[in-house]
Amino acid sequence: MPDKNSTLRVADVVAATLHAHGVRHAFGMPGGEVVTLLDGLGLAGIAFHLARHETAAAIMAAGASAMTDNPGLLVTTVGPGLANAVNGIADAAQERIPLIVLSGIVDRPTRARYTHQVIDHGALLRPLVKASFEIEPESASSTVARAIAIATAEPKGPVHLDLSPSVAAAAAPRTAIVLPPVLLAPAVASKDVSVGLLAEKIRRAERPLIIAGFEAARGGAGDGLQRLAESIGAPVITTYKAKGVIPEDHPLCLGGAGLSPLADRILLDLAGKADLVLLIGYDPIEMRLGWLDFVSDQSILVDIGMAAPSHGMHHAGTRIAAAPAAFLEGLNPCLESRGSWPGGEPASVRAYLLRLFSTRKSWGPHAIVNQLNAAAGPDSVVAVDSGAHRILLSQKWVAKWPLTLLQSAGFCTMNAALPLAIGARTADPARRVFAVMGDGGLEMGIGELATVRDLGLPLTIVVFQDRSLALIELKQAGAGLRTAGVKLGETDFATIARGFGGHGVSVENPDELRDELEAAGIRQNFTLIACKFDITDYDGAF
Ligand SMILES: Cc1ncc(C[n+]2csc(CCOP(=O)(O)OP(=O)(O)O)c2C)c(N)n1
Repeated sequence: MPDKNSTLRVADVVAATLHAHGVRHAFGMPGGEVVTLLDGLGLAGIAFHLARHETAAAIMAAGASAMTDNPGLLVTTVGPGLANAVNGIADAAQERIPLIVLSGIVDRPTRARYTHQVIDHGALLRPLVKASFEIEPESASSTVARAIAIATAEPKGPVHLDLSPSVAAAAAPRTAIVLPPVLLAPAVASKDVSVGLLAEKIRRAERPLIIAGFEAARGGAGDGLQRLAESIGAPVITTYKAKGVIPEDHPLCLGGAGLSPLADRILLDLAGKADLVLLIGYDPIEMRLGWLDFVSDQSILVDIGMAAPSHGMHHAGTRIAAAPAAFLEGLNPCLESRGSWPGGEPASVRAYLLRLFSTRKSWGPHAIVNQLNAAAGPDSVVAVDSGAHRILLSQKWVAKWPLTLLQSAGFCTMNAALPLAIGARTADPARRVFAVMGDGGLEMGIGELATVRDLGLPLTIVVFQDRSLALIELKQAGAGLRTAGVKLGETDFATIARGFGGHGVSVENPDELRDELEAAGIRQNFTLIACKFDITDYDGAF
């Protein structure tokens, strides 16, 4: 309880500092150790949303952060609560999510004697978080502000804070709340030496290529990137999470790369013909082994981004440490408009890719993606899970805006789509939000349908029901192995959805799916559409 001289508890200071840094939503599962913290969050204007699993809660926080660009907040209790969140925290580390993980911990005076639920939180999270601190009464606000500064520094990532119940409830010694600095991000000037150097390289290049990544999409570099591509005639390849950084119906857009061997073969072949490759906000954590040393002469690679590379996937000859949006603002005025690729290869590649991923049968995974593409408005948000369906969807999906296709693409964890969709819609209630999942992924975290219901979110959940962990079954078949450990029984998802208070339906043809997608768009509660098809419909799909 606050003492009689103070109206603030440490929990209030923690919550007010988080609020001052833009945090408005917390996701988690409480325990006895965090009840005062929850009280403080509510008083500070941060809504706490109950999830059914802590890993899902971490990924909900990631979805909310993607929509708002504010840090995500996960609240867990001591021991089992934090341990349950490990996969979601690892996801934040690999997806570069600025996630604050706030956990309860046993009070310091008893910690050395007491063993119930006591595990070493810092040691558990050490490989996953950028830092881990315990909040103390004297420095509570500074510690929270420091955690946020570390989490939001490039490359962004999770930071862990422990807060014990007695510290949370103690009277705050000082009431000052540490505010975030006013951030000024000046554009790079066109006379900057790096701009001149790159403009000269671009002038000399006959076949320039752009590969854009998540930091370009998240950092608002889309307009500048499109202008650059158009003025120098450079085709644009994106990672899956950067899809939409340039509208994907643009003639220079070659779509997403990284997971489909079919698409990658063609895109890597094109990259091999380039004489200049501009990597813009690009992190190859989303890419597979084909993208190791993907050009023979790495001196043609120019890497533009804030975070220093933390990988050995390639070694760019030139690295420009700058925010992509600001840098392009300085670069673009220095370039003259001109054509490139005299052989017209990018246009042929674009046409070929469109044919390759076009629909072959009237019903199956291709047709489902087509119906989704037709139903989603340009600013709808689609969260897609890991599995065969994600690879096909990420190749076929036509994103018009950045950050409209959410997924776990670096960590590729299953069961991310529903929590991402929950977080996105909670933070941005004006958007229509879809969650697209396999039957295996949904069954891994089906309890979150209760979260969707309790938060009153009108999500549209589309299930690719092929009664298999299809991606793994396809890999087994590709390796000439027997099918083992991948077959799923046929769950009646429609009935389950109704049991959770939503609208549930199974469909087996494109007309039914179209009608159900349309009806879902005006419903108040959530809709789950189980699309049934056979795994053989994936043969040769990606
Ligand atoms: C937490 C987790 N466990 C296992 C995997 C390995 N894995 C990747 S995709 C996949 C199959 C997913 O099956 P489903 O959700 O039905 O999607 P489908 O492949 O059928 O489209 C598995 C098991 C993973 N990525 N994440």
